[in-house]
Amino acid sequence: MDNLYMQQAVDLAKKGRRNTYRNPLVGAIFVKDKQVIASGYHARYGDKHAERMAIDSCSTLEELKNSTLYVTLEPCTHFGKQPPCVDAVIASGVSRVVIGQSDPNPVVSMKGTQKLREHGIQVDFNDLGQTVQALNPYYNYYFEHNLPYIVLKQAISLDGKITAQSGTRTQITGASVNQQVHDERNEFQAILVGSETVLVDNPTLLASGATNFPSIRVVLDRQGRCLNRPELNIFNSQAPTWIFTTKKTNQLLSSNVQLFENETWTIESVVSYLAKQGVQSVYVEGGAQIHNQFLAANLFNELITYVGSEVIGSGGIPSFSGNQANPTSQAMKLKSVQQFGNDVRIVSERVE
Ligand code: AOF
Ligand code: ZN
Repeated sequence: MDNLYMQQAVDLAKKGRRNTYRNPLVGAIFVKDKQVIASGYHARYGDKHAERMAIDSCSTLEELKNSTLYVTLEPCTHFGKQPPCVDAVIASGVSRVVIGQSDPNPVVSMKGTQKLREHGIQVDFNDLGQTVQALNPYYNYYFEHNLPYIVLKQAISLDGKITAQSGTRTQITGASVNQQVHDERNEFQAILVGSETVLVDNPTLLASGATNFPSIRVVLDRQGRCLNRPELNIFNSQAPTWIFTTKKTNQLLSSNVQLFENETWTIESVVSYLAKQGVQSVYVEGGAQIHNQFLAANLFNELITYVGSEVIGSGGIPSFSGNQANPTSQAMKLKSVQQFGNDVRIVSERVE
């Protein structure tokens, strides 16, 4: 029965998808006499946590006495935007708590479990064979490694080219991939590109749909080529834009644009800066030289390759091209293959 109730808590947690921002998806279910008597999930960043949502749905705490709580994440112990869940759980009078996974956030980690046990509550763990961890892959990775989860995304022709000619845009994939990419951007806290991509493609780097938590558009622009070009789409909309450059500008920047001027930044230092700012996931949209730098730095977790249906032939620019001193090869493990119209989406994972 534990598996069944934990699976229900997982399904409930998913309802918060795309609204919890940098907070995890969490579901909670109270069970007594084989009946689900209360349930809740973390619905929105800043709002009540799953446990309190469930507890507050009861008219009296009496109902919860001696019940079992199934919660996908260890109850928190800190005052953040919300008070600690662990106190509410203890006050509810539960006799047993089944936890999906401990909270990797160091502010909380294992403290909730310890406090429950100190109050004589039986605590067991059940992650349904990693199903629970799969709810929050980027959140978990970020706190376990102090780094964002990095996905490189590229679109290539059947013969592995990203464009027919340097400095021009070639439409490689069709409308359904375009829609998928705009949807996919929603999953990441930052969307990163190089200045060449900004100048050649003039992308908005926005995700589909309205959101209160737009992804940060990160532009690596060593030479400051995008500066003093306020007409570029990256300067449109209220979504934040962070530009890493070595040049100074007198361009009047709108409040959503931040400039990071530094003579010496590297891919590694940009990524570690993003980590310090709490960025848990990055979607790197290229171009080929930027991808190559992430490859050379061994600083990525996944590669999403959209393969179009065209052959470009001689003269095109291959993916991952650039002038790295040391050519790098990296073994990858295939995760999934999916068809989108006339195109294919391949997801592969970096082999450590
Ligand atoms: C839980 N249940 O449903 C969630 C938890 O700023 P706050 O107060 O919202 O706290 C956010 C942190 O609380 C987050 O980083 C994670 O450690 C935990 N999230 N904990 O017990 C929940 N969403
Ligand atoms: Zn909490």
